[in-house]
Amino acid sequence: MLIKRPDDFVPSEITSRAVYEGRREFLRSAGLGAAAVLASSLLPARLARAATAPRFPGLVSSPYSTRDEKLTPFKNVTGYNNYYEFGYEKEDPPANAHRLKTHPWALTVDGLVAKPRTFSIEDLLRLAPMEERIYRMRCVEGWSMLIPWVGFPISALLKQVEPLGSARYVAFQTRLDKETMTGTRLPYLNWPYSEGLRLDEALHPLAILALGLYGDILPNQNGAPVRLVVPWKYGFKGAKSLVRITLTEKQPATAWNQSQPGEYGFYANVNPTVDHPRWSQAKERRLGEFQRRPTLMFNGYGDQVAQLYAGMDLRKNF
Ligand SMILES: Nc1nc2c(c(=O)[nH]1)N[C@H]1C(S)=C(S)[C@@H](COP(=O)(O)O)O[C@H]1N2
Ligand SMILES: [Mo]
Repeated sequence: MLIKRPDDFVPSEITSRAVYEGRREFLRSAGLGAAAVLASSLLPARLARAATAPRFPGLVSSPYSTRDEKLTPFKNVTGYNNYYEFGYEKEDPPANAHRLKTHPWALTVDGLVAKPRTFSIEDLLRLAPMEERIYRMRCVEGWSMLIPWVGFPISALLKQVEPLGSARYVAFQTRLDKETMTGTRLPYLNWPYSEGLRLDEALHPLAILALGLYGDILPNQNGAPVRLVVPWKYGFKGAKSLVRITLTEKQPATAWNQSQPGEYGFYANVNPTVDHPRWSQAKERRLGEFQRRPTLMFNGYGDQVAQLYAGMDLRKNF
């Protein structure tokens, strides 16, 4: 893999949705009126850019990004979501998740750590430089996306709390708000939604906590204000709206594994050779495209993550 030096990062490499989809469209959907659109189109380019000031000042472009593929349009990334707490159809979370109150927010990190602590989103923003990470994302249902996340490595957060030598796993717990999350009135999953990683997986530099996408803060349907993103694993690993991260000695229970253990394992590594009982994993359809493309081992991140699973039977540990 090609690693760039930090001083090679230039702001112009950041994928702003404005540049990608055209400034007018961006301003319109950002809720700015026709006058603002007109005014900005008359401004010199440099000033017009200031009108859409970045939500993450100092955002750096990450060398871990996938750059050779077309980004999935913003409308697909934010209009076709799995977030069952807000409904079971892909259009439900975009319609309903705005009801979740995401500020103030508290993310507690505890368990087998020397310094348990509760972080606000402002604390997280101060923890590490915010990076744009363009990642391939693959849902076990057969669709995929290429998303420009904004986030930072989980390792930066875990360093703050000083994991103990006995810690081997990391459990992730998400927000459960019965008032706004009407999907949780059905016992479809064991609420609150939970996920888990082995500690060495969580410490891998590709595993991030995301606070934004397309240069802006996360839309609620994508897991605001902070969610997990592990690009070599199926989408369901990416727990949304995190409230607690607990370091444990034993492998933690996960919501999907508890509800359908034969279909969803703990590891959930993207693997075109191991099919889900109901869906082949050999191919995928990138949202916004028609042609199906082959799914890649570890979602194309094998060079970087395969050694985490050396000697393991991936058919058993699916
Ligand atoms: N809390 C919570 N997190 C969740 C889910 C969910 O239902 N609830 N769905 C998962 C699944 S199955 C996928 S594919 C991804 C989708 O993320 P996206 O909507 O940002 O693409 O979120 C994951 N995280
Ligand atoms: Mo998914």
